[in-house]
Amino acid sequence: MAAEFDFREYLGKAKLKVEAALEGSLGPERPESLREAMRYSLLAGGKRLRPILCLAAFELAGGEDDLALPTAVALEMIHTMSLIHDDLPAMDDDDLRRGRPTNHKVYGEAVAILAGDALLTRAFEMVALRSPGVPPERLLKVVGELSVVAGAPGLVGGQVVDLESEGQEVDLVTLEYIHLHKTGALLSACVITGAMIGGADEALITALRIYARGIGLAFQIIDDILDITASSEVLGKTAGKDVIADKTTYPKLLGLEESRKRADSLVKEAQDALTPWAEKAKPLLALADFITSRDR
Ligand code: GRG
Repeated sequence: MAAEFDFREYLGKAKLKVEAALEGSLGPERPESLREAMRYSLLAGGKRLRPILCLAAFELAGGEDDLALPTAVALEMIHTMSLIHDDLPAMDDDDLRRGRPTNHKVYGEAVAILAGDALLTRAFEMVALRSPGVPPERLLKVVGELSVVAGAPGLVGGQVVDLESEGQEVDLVTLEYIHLHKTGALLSACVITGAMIGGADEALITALRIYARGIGLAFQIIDDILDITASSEVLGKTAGKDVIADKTTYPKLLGLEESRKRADSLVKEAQDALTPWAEKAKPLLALADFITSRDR
């Protein structure tokens, strides 16, 4: 009989591995002020969901020996830089992130922008120059995937539509566009790059793209719900901002109950896509459930 899968244990171990790799990923940076600003946000905690998704997909594809760890770190770097830039006065203008003052509040706007830039470029360095043992053709694919999701076709494009939509009437199609680009694209890159490094075949990559779409949208729906229902203390970032900024969210369009139902059905769709991989997909199946059950 297969041993029971202990998700808490899995998450705890994966998080420790990721934290150690993040700690070792910076340096030598000069000047010291830049290094400090980069470390401040990268090592500020966070759920580390993106690198963990990458490692889980890598293992599902049959990968071994933590070969995807530098890419997992790269994904957290891109995520962290997007949070630093998102918090800037020119964007969401926030002063609390991961339970502490935002980067620009501590280091000033100029250094915060540059720390973000340095994390973004270091992400590509992690893949291209700091991924020993991975066949170069797989790394090239990973660089390609990351360059698309981080840029205009992904995070940047989604952020621009989001900013332009503030105070406007936004329909469900536009809302979904924003979420799929701002949040979904990077979550998708996590599983796709992990799987690429693990040597996944086309069938698995296709299934993972379906999985990622489901969890990406569900993740953002839950984010919208938590913005209304959770406190800043628990979230580690300012709660209630969507209402203040008059943002269109799933709860605003559908109501809280319907939004939750939608998140649940998206997670189910995501999980169904991995049915053929059953046992081996358990971490990704559990991570999908974690997305809807999380409280921060
Ligand atoms: C990538 C070049 C480049 C620019 C960034 C600012 C920007 C362009 C995009 C904004 C992207 C953004 C902040 C999306 C929101 C994603 C989101 C829901 C973040 C919260 O993620 P969690 O809950 O946070 O995983 P932790 O702190 O746990 O990691």
